Amino acid sequence: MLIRATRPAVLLTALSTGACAPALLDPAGPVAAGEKTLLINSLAVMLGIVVPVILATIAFAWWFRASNTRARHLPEWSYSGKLELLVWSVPLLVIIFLGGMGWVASHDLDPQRPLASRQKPITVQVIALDWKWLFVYPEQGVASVNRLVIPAGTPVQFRITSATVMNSFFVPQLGSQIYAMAGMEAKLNLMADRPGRFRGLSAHYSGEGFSDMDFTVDAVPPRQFAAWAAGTKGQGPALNGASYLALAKQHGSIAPFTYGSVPPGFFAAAVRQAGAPVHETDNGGRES
Ligand SMILES: [Cu+2]
Repeated sequence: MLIRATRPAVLLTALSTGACAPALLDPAGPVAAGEKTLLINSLAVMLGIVVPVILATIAFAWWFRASNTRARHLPEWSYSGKLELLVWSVPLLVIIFLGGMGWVASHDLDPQRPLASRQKPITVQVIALDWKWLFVYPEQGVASVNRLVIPAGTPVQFRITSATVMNSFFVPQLGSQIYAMAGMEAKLNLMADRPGRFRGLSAHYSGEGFSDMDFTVDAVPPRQFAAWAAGTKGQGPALNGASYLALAKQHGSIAPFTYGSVPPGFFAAAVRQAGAPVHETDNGGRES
């Protein structure tokens, strides 16, 4: 009995130390929490069909066994209206219910939809490069490579593009992955409701250095975020055309660092360029 009782706990521990499942099951923001609820509710609804069907299969096999003389065999039987009704109506209801849940959740959790909060949202512009991430903070006038710092409890409006091939911006504990594409701008609204360090990644295979395309997300108290931005401003290299091109050309994994200044309209220019910095590089691992 004791062993039985501890088994689910062991299983949960094993899951939570795994690679992917724990992040999805351990949301740190409202969007990821909504997605977890949808995941678990859909699973419960589907198990509501799967479990009775498995039990019925076992029960029928047992009842109609060769040695059971009490079971009535009807070799000529072909149609039952009641059975047809059951067989068609239950899956239909499940599909309507699952579809309804998905429809409501996909509107509630629409990436473009601003999150409700008393805090004023901040904007972070994201540019996917080969194979690193550039985060631009237009309001703070700073930029960061491979490390995203955000204030906890504050909605973040991400505007996402790519200066190269298609990538996918994904912070599992905050929710919703979205594609980064050259010449386009995707919008994503996320929020961390507690301080913490989370993993961010490209969830879409994009070439040779893709496995290094991870970044750290540090959700910090708003005051600490303001201090970080103020401390970064004016420090280190400036982000401009030349340093952007140099960054685009760099290969391999890059240790996080920051830029102390960003020219106004930088992100819009990066979107207009539609992948230009990478076309200037030496074809690192790509065709033509
Ligand atoms: Cu894909």
